[in-house]
Amino acid sequence: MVELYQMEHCPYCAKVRMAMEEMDIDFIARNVPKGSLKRKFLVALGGKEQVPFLVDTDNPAAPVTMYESDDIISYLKEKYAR
Ligand SMILES: N[C@@H](CCC(=O)N[C@@H](CS)C(=O)NCC(=O)O)C(=O)O
Repeated sequence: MVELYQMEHCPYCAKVRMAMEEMDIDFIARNVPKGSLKRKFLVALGGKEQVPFLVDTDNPAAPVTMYESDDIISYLKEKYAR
């Protein structure tokens, strides 16, 4: 499953969401508003407060995590685009 740590108003997150819609990829949106406890979880997972942040648990033994919208879209295209 693809999880996207994101904020609705973030243009980089919107770019990733639109790309996933175009690629017909289902995903879970993890909203991480500034100041929320979930932000701390994001930092624990990835090391930074930055969004978008992707977690792909398709292979649960080796989850893929990634910042940077362009890198995320390239990864998703390579792995999931049909
Ligand atoms: N180069 C990054 C930029 C991402 C970015 O600047 N995200 C902003 C939100 S739009 C952010 O996370 N800022 C830090 C914060 O909100 O704490 C990308 O393309 O993903």
